[in-house]
Amino acid sequence: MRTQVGIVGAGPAGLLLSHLLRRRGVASVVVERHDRAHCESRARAGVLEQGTVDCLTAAGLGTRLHAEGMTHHGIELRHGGASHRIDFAALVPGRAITVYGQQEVVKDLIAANLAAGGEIRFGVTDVAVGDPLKRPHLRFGGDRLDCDIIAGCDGFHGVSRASIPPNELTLHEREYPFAWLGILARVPPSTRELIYSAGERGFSLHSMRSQEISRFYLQVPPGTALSAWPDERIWAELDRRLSTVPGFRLATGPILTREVTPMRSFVAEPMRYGMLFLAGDAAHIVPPTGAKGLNLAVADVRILAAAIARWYETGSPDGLDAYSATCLRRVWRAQHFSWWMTNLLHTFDTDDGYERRLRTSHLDYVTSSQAAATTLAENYVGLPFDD
Ligand code: RFL
Ligand code: PHB
Repeated sequence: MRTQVGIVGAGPAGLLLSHLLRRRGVASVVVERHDRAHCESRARAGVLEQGTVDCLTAAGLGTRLHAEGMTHHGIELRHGGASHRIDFAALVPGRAITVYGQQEVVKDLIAANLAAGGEIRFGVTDVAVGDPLKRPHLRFGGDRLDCDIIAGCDGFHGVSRASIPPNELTLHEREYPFAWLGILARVPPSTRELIYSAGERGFSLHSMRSQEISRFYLQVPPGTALSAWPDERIWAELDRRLSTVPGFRLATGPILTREVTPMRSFVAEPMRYGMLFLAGDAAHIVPPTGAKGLNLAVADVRILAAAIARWYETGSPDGLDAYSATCLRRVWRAQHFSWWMTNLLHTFDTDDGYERRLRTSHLDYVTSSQAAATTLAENYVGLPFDD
């Protein structure tokens, strides 16, 4: 078998890359470990930057996104018994976020790929990346797929990055001493905008998916077992951490899904080895506090698709050669922002009185100074693309 671009992973990065390439006349095959239902049901990200929405819309993927996605012009920060609005319309005019579940993005991408005759091989368990320097190919299930380019879009635990000789990559990593317990619940949101709440009991976040479905997160110790968190305990803790301002009432309902996610920052540099290009979580991870992971995956493949198309159209390798450095500029900005938001909003077991006072002062500053609030707002809605 042969194709132009072999793509490992049918997450947002791999699926969007395949879609963008097809629109530029480049053929690809996506190979994915899980089945379609599994890919379409993973509850993960929810916040799309303006640039992500613009990219999906320009690629013909905007119909359901615009009908069902919720545009938000601000977020709420709660701390010290008060509520503060970060007002995007005032601080970063013309830019907003859209709340739309990652699994909805994935559903839209799979449908668009298959409708256009794209090839996605679901349920392929033993993918191996072969010879990215001379004869790039993928092997799986006894098959061999020869290609000009391999795109490693297989997330943090995938095989693509692991196939690169360790001395060819520089890895940067931070683990945080806490995790997030996330739930999806059948209950109307108790708020119009997302609430990021900092407090002595730990961080919590109230997000949403629709007028009927809400998404919540609680900072918990790393390695927390879900069995330690029956429904009543989850709701009671969310109520304690979120109901810190007068007049707020948290509505509760049946919990649909729950998971514990470790918090990590990670970057592998460069994002290329020969004709193997890494994109999305395969190359970098951020803690979800800044809502940047999915948006970075989209930014990577937007650049990669254009570079690959240019190479086929003109023979120029310039875009491919610049790919890693171009992506890493945005990646490191998002790394810093996500680390900054995480430190601002979470409690650390090692905190002493000095660190607690510093955090309070920082929160007071971000919620009272227009300059500081603008820093948060412009990073949160997403910096404009370079090009
Ligand atoms: P994905 O989504 O992990 O997809 C990788 C795909 O590769 C497949 N795969 C393999 N296939 C074949 N062979 C192998 N050996 C394979 N190994 C893996 C996997 O099955 C999968 O289908 O990576 P991608 O495409 O790079 O997308 C990245 C995003 O999923 C991720 O960054 C976001 O979910 C991060 N994230 C958030 N990002 C945002 O932009 N905004 C948010 O609000 C946000 N919230 C979150 C998040 C991630 C979270 N968790 C669970 C990690 C909230 C949470 C709780
Ligand atoms: C979500 O809706 O899942 C979500 C929102 C904001 C974040 C992380 C996750 O920072």
